[in-house]
Amino acid sequence: MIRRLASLRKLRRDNRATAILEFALTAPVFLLLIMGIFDYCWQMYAQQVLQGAVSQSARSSTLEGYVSDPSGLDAKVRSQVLKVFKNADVHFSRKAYESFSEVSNPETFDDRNGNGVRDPGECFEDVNNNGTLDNDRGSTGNGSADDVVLYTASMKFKRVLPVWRVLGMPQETTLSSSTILRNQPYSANTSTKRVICT
Ligand SMILES: [Ca+2]
Ligand SMILES: [Ca+2]
Repeated sequence: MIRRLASLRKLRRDNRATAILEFALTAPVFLLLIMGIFDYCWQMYAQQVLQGAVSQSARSSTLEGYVSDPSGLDAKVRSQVLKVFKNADVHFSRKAYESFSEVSNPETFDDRNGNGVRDPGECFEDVNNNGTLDNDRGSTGNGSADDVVLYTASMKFKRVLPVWRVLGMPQETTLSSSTILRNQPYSANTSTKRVICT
């Protein structure tokens, strides 16, 4: 009887030790998983803040003329983002196209030998007038009258929890959001596209 009681006590001690060991092994993974979920939600929230700032400012840009005042539009978006993410580093870029259908499309070339690449002597349309064949035909900047402008805002900020640092990844992340604006037809559009065959 005494021997049986001693065995039961030993078994109970073993069970406790096993539970402690299991907890020690699984707790860090569980904690990392919880932090990862929180971090993902935080990034989703940041993306919504940035998207909201860009969309709202772009809508008002049509009414308030910010398209012709780029710094004013940038300042408005930056101000809205910094209200929530005070240490975010916000940057902007613009690419201009002649029409909506041209946004992010490549420049085209005459593939006379059908090999899928532009060879010397095959002509291409240098839409953005930079002297090279590009995968994106947009011109950097605000473009000219009546142009379509792809407006992109990017924000770089530090993540709240050290999830990525634990995994050896950078603690900072960058999100971006884009919208399309249309320049006013304030003057005749002066296209700069040319054909290059050399
Ligand atoms: Ca070719
Ligand atoms: Ca080009």
